[in-house]
Amino acid sequence: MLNKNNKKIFTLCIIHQHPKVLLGMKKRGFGAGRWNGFGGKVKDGESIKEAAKREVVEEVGLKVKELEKMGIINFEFQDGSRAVEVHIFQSKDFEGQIVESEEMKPEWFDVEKLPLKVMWPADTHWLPILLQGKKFKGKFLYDHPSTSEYSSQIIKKDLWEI
Ligand code: 8OG
Repeated sequence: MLNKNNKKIFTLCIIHQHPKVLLGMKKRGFGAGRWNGFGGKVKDGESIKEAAKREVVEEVGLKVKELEKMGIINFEFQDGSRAVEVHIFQSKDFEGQIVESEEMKPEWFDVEKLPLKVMWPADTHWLPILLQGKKFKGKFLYDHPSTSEYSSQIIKKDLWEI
């Protein structure tokens, strides 16, 4: 699904059972080697919330009960390689057993011991806001995608609590 500026819409779900957060180590594709929430591209014909729920099932085997919309962030690379609108949710409750998938290796983290050095650099800024139950909107510009030798850097940051 595209937004009105022709950007692809993605979902990202943070499973938060205070003081623990469930993250997944991305095993392949975009963002491989980083811890992240669960999510992916919204398909044509499904709502953003439906996509968010589907991605959590696919990536970690869980059926989330309630999804709370926490923020929208636009992430772009200066080299033009990627520009996406990510809808970020939190969920406090789920059904089912946590399973490792081909895409994600899940692990619980204490909110005080998040693996921020091995997450997307922007997460240092918005994830603490989400974990305080606050809502936000933002835009991050990265230089270019990470490689095995290089980790993306933030060039421009706009982030507001709403
Ligand atoms: O389907 P795929 O695994 O490629 O989806 C990418 C996931 O990564 C999706 O949940 C959205 C999320 N994502 C981005 N960019 C960024 C980012 O800069 N930071 C974080 N934390 N997640 C991102 O697409």
